[in-house]
Parts: sequence; structure tokens; C-alpha cells
Amino acid sequence: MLNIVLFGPPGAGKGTQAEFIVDKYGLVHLSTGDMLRSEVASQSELGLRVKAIMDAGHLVSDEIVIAIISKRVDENPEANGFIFDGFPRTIPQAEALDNILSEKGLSISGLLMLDVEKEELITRLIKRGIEKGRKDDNHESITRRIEAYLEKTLPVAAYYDNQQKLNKINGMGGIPDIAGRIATVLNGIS
Ligand code: B4P
Repeated sequence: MLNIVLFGPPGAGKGTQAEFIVDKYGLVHLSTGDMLRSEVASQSELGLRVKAIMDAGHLVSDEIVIAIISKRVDENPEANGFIFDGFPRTIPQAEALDNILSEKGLSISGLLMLDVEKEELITRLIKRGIEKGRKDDNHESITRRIEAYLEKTLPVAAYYDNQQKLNKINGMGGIPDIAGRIATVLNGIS
């Protein structure tokens, strides 16, 4: 069973590349960003609580995202494997994920870290903000998201490196080229 963490700064291409991986390997795609955005869109109680946090570019609390992921893993007992996209983003989330999986006799197979230059991240996110109107794709929020990544999320890469599960991938260039690099790494893991 292949359980992958897709990792990288905002705009690194996690959501974009997850689509290719899901198609090719038949994994269940769990994106905390997508799940939180759908809560916001449905105006649920949770959505109303997290909207301002997300729009400003802050991380939603560990408690909330861990509960969401735990529920989704439970809902998919027949899965061939999972791709965790945008989760874990903090060390407590990484520890919680290890616990959630180990209770089911599962573990993370590998973390794929997309490496992209900061200027390119900003260019991609500003473009998406103009094209898709995502509220958090503006200069102020992007700056805060990159800061949150460097301060709280980057240590997660070291957490998996200690388990010999870190795979760095060049995330610069065309989308199909990056998908090819990811496939090469995944073929080595699976
Ligand atoms: P996410 O939805 O995870 O958003 P993201 O980091 O901006 O990445 P995303 O996957 O959407 O974009 P991608 O890089 O694919 O998180 C949003 C917010 O949710 C967070 O700020 C936080 O508030 C909250 N949240 C989510 N998970 C959380 C957690 N675990 N804990 C706490 N809070 C959490 O792509 C970006 C753009 O680049 C796209 O427009 C794409 O088309 C383009 N692109 C991709 N690859 C490209 C390439 N090679 N060349 C050119 N453009 C490319």
C-alpha cells in the first residue's frame, strides 16, 4: 500500500501534481486545503470559524485538521493507499498522522518535497488569484503563508528525513516534466 505525503510551500504544485498521482496510482486524495475550502463554501459552522484564518494566510489549528483527516482515513477502509496533500503542515500533525495510520497497521511510504524558488511561488499564486479569485492569493496573504511554511512546516521535512522517507523533487519547469520526476521517485518507492 502506497501512502504518500505531497509536500512543499504554497504554490509549489501540490494540488496540481496530486491529480496526476491519483490518476496513475489510484490513491485516495486527501487535501486539507480542499476540505477546508469546501467547509467555507458550504457556510458550515466549521467553515465560518476557519474562513478569516485562511483568507489571512494563517494555518488552521492542528486540532481541526487532524480531526478532518482522521475521519477521512476512517471513511476509506478499502483504499489502495492515500495521498496526503497539504497535510501534515506542523510537527504535531505529522505525529498525529503516524498514530492514525499505525492504529490501522499502516505507515507513510514516502514524502515528496517539491522544491520551487520563492519568486516563482509568488508569480504562480498571484496569477491564480487573478484567474480563479482565491481570497488568499494576494500579496499580503502569500507572504504570510510563505513565512508560516518556513517557520512551522519546513521542520516536517526533517521529521520524515529522520525516518529516511524524504524525497526532494525539482518543482521548477513544466507541469508534465515535474509529473515525470515524481513518477520516477514513486516507482522507486512502490
Ligand atoms: P492549500 O490548499 O494546501 O494551498 P496551497 O499551499 O496554496 O497549495 P495548492 O495545492 O493549492 O497550490 P498548488 O501548489 O498546486 O492551503 C490553503 C490554506 O488552507 C492554508 O494557507 C491554510 O490556511 C489552510 N490549510 C490547509 N491545510 C492545512 C493544514 N494541514 N494545517 C493548517 N492549515 C491548513 O498550485 C498553485 C498554482 O500554481 C496553481 O494555480 C497551479 O495551476 C500553478 N502551478 C502549479 N504547478 C505549476 C507549474 N509547474 N508551472 C506553473 N504554474 C504551476
